[in-house]
Amino acid sequence: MKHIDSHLHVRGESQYLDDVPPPTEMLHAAVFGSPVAHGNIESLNLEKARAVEGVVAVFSAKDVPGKNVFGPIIQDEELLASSKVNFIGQPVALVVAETPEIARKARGEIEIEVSPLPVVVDPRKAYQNGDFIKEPGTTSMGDVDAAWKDCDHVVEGSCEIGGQEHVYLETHRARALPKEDRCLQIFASTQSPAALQEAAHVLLGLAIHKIEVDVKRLGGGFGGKEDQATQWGVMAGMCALILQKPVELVLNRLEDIQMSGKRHPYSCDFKIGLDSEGKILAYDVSHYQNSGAFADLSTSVLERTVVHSTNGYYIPNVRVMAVPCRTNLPSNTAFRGFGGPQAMFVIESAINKAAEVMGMPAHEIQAKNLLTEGQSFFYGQKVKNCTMTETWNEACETFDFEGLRERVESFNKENFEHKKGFALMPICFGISFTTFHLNQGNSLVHVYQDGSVGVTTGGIEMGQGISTNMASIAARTFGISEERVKVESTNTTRIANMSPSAASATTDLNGNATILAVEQILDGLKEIAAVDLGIEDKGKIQIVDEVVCCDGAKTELTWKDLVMKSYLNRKRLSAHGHYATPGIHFDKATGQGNPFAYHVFGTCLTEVTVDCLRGIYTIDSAKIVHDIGRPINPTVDRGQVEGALAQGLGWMTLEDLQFNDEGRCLSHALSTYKAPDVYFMPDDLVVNFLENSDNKFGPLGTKAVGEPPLMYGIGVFFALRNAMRAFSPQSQLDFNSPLTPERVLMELHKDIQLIPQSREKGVLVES
Ligand code: MTE
Ligand code: QUE
Ligand code: MOS
Repeated sequence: MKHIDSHLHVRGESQYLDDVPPPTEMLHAAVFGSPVAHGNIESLNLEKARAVEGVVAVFSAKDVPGKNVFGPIIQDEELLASSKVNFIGQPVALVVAETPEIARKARGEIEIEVSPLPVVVDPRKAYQNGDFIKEPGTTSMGDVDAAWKDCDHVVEGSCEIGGQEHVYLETHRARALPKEDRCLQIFASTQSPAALQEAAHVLLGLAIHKIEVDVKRLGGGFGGKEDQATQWGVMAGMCALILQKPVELVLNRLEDIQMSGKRHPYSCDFKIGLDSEGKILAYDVSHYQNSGAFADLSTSVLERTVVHSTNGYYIPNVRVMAVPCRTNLPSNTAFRGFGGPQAMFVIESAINKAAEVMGMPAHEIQAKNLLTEGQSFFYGQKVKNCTMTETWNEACETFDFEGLRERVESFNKENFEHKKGFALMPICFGISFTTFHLNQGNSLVHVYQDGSVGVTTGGIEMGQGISTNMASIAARTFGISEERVKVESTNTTRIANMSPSAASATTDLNGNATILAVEQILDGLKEIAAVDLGIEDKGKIQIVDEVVCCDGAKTELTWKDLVMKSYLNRKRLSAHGHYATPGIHFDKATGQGNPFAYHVFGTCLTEVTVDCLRGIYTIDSAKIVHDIGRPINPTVDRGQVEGALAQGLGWMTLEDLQFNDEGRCLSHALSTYKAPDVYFMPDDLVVNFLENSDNKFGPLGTKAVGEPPLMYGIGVFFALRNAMRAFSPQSQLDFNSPLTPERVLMELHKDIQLIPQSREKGVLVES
C-alpha cells in the first residue's frame, strides 16, 4: 500500500491549514514578544498600535478572560506576560488587524519598558544559582562508589550537547471560529488537540465541550507541536471569542524560531569504570538540562534521559543524577527522541573516551556490554524480547564490518589529508509514555451502507503516516481493501481526552483501539453472515478480500452485500474502541518500575571521510539493521527510519543553535541555521529490517518507529572523531556537539590559532 495521501501530496492538493479557504471577515493576529530575556515590565503602551488604521484590537494579559496560567505538567506560564518576562520573544501582547501585514506593522508601535534582571543562558550557572524547574534527582542500581576499586580503568569526562530547532515546514498556526452559545471551533497545527482544549478551558474560562479542535494534518511536528502549539491556538481562540470574528494566527519563520522551544541542550559529566577486558563495571553520569524559562515538558524529557542513560548496554553499577535547570531561553520542549538522544550521546562518549585511554577499539567495548535477555535495566524493568545482539551481529555480517575496517585502515595509510572513520551505533529505546495515564488510545469506526468505511482516531497525521497505518489496520482487520477506508480529521468531538501524538506510540495506541472497534462491528457482521449462509458457528466465518469465507472457503456473500444486509437487520455498524497499554507502571519518585511496553533495538554502521586540512567531510554510508517487528507498511516505515536518521545526523553535525549571553537567538533563520538536505545524506544508505521479528504489544505485530532511528545519527559523531584521530592521534578532542566542519577544523588544529577570536563566543553575528 502506498502512503494514503501520496496522490494528493504530489499534486499539491493536500489541504494544510493554509490551504483551506478563509471564512469571510477573518482577522489576523500578530504576537508582540518581549525584547529582553529577563526583567520586570514597568510599562506597556498599546495606544499607538491601536491607532493604526486596520487594527481591530490589541490585547494584553488583563484581557485574558479566564485564569492566565497554563503548562502541561507544572502550570507556571502565562498566555500573555503580566508583570515579568523570562525570555526574548515571550508573548506580551496580541494585535488583531484586517491583514497580517497591518498587524505586524502595528506591533512595531507597541512601547514596552522593562527593568532588566540578570540573564542566565547556561544550565550549570542556573544550577549554581539553585534555579531548577524541579529538585535534582538520582536513580541508581548497585553501588557505584564501591565499584571503582574493582575497575582496571576509570575514565572521566564531560559533554556539551547542542540543542536543535525543529524546522517543520509548516510554522505554528491556528484558525479560530466563534460558534453559537460562546463556543469555539479551532483548527490548529497541533500534535495535542486535547492539550489545546484543556488550556483553552482554563485560560478562556469555557467548559471543555465548548471548544472543538480539528486537525487534518500538520506540515511536520517532530515534538515541536506536542505542547507548544497550545498557546497559539488559545490566542486565536481568545481573539475570536472576544471579537466574535474568525481569527487566524500564523507565526512566520523568524517569529517561530525565536518564540518557540527546541531540543534541550545538555551539559553532562561522566565517569566510567571497566575491567581490563573491556567489561563496563560502573557508570556515573550527571545531566544538567538546559530547560529554558518554563517547565513545559522538561521534567518528562529528563525522565526519559535518565532511563536511557545506559542505552543498549548492561552495566551492573549505575548512578544517574539529573536536574532541569531554568534559563532565560524559550522553554525547551519535546523533540524526536525526547531526551533519549542526549543520554545516548553521553554513554557513547564515555565508551569512546575509555577506548582511547585503554587503546582498545570502541566497538569491542560496545560489543562486550550489549544487553541480553533476562538482564535488568537499572530502573527495574526486565530486558525482554531483546534483539540488541541480533541486530549488532547482523549489521556486522551483512555490511562486512571486518572488510570495512581493513579498507579504512589501508585508506588512512595511503592518504595524508583525507582520513576515513567509522562507528557502530546500537540503539535501545523504550516504547510507552513514562507518564502512565497517557498510554491510552481511542478509535471511532463507521461502516456506511455502501461498504465504505470512515475511521477517526486520536492520532495526528504529521507526515509520519499515521493515517496510512490506521487505514491499513482497519482494512486488514475487516478483510477489505484499503481503498474503502477513509481516515477522517482528528477531532475532539469524535475522540475525547486524546493523548498527544507522541512517544512514537500513536500507531500502537490508536491502532490497537481501531482493532477493538473493528472487532465489535465484525462480530455483528458475522452474526448476519451466519444466518444468511445457514452456518451455525459464526466463529467459522472470516472476511477475506471482501468475500465472506466459511472455514477458509469462499461463499457467494460479498462485503458490500453483507454490510447492506446488516444495516437492514439493524446491526451496529459503528463502534468506538478504547485501548490501554497493559502491564506498565512507573514510580516517578523512585525512578523504578516497568515503564515500557517493550523496547526497540537496532544497529547502524556509519562511514565518513574527513578532509583534515579543511574540516569538511562527507558521510559515505549509513547502514542499518532495525527491528521493526512486523512492518505494517514497509515503505512508510523506511521513510521514518531515513527521516529520523537525517534529523539525527543534522543534530550531530550541521545544526548549530546559537544564543548570545543576552539570551538572543542568533541562528534564528534558515540562512544562519543549517539543516541537512538531501545532498548531505549518505549516498550509500541501507535500511534492513530484522527478519522474523514480532511484537505482541503492537497492532498486527509492528513496533514503534517514529523516534528510535534518530539515534543512529549519533554514530556519525564518533565516526568523524575516529577519522580525526587517524589524522592527529595526539589531539585531545572534546565531546561537544554539533561537530560542524568549522569545529572539526578547529579541533584538529587546536595548537595553531587559525581564528583570532575566542573559540567559545560569537562566531555568528546578529543579522
Ligand atoms: N515524521 C514526520 N514526517 N513528521 C513528524 O513530525 N514526528 C516524529 C516521528 N516522525 C514526525 C515524524 C515524532 S517526534 C514522533 S513522537 C512520532 O513521529 C509520532 O508519530 P508516531 O507515534 O505515529 O510514530
Ligand atoms: C515520552 C514522551 C512523553 C512523555 C513521556 C515519555 C510525551 C509527553 C509527556 C507528558 C507528560 C505529562 C503530561 C503531558 C505530557 O510525557 O511526549 O501532558 O502532563 O507529552 O516517556 O514522548
Ligand atoms: Mo515526539 S518528540 O514524542 O512528538
